[in-house]
Amino acid sequence: MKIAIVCYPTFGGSGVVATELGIALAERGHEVHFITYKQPVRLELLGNNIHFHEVHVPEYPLFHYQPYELALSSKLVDTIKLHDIELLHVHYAIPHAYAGYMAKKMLLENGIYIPMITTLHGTDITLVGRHPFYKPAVTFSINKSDMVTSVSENLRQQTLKIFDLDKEIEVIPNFIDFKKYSSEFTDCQRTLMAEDNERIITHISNFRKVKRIPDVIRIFERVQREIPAKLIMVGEGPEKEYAEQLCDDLKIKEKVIFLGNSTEIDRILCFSDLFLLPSESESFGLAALEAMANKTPVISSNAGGIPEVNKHGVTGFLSDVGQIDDMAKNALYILGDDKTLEKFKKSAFEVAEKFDISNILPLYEDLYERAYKSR
Ligand code: GMT
Repeated sequence: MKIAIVCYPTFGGSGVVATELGIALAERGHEVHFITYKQPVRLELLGNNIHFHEVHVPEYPLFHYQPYELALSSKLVDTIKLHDIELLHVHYAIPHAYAGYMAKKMLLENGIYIPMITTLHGTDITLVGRHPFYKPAVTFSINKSDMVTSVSENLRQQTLKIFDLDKEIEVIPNFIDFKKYSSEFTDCQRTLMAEDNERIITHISNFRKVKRIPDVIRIFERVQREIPAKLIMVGEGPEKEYAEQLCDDLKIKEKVIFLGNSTEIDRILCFSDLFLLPSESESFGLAALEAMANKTPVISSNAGGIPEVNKHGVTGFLSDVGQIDDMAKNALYILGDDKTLEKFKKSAFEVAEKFDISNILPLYEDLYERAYKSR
């Protein structure tokens, strides 16, 4: 099938999922066209089956805001026509579903019918999409999608609660490509980060408020009072400066390493002993799944869809949002002795394996087939 994928090309989970999905579809023989404003960060290889079309938004001084949706929908129309694309899959409702619907209508004027699938990822619903400024447009574009998926059951329920929808939402969870983990890294350079007797704790995110970055720091501060440990913070975002300041205030800055954005998170996770995700809200928690795939147990909040990934007492522990004492206590329990840590590492990996792309890709292919047949 010839498939167009629209996503955010940045480090965010939705862009990562869309990119990995496109790569896997191309490996299965589909022809995949990414249409977005920058080459997606995890899209390294362009080949016969995988293409990237950049959306340009010309600057014009009259515009206070440059009209990205307009440029995207025009680019969609041109690309879909030029490459005889058969299906459009947009990730993240805002503004992709809206632009996709406009493209669909324009194509219809030319006698071309293209089914559109919208995948909801989380903040497009729970944070941004529900805002009165966006809600009518988001409701409209979800209802106008031919098929809608969400990345967790929790997100499906929240979407139905927040919006007045006449569309069914199918749950297709996020995934991991375990082929990447089949050969262990031979250069897992733990010694660069910590002493032999130290535990390594990791957090990866976009450092936005919703991630509760101060909780990450405070949980670590409690843990390192009891056992030797280092904290590795991966990512960039608005809370980073405050996080650095807080480490200084708590006198732990020598024990916290800020690495910035990384395209090599597996190389960091391969030597991590524990992953922290105390988020305020999280539709799925792809970063937690990536940690588990690297045999790293997870201490998290029980917000949103996280319990569908992190299993309490098995792959890690869940606490109510903001319960940092409880999270620190659970972290110390896992890290307390090698035997317990090994047990959690093993279970984290086993649960993560259920989310292998080989189990999830057929769900998307089946969805595409149904959408295509319903034309
Ligand atoms: O976590 C973020 O803030 C980034 C955001 C995104 O849209 O890129 O992530 C959302 O989508 C991910 C992929 O489906 C999910 O794993 C994250 O849980 C979700 N984030 C939130 O719901 C806050």
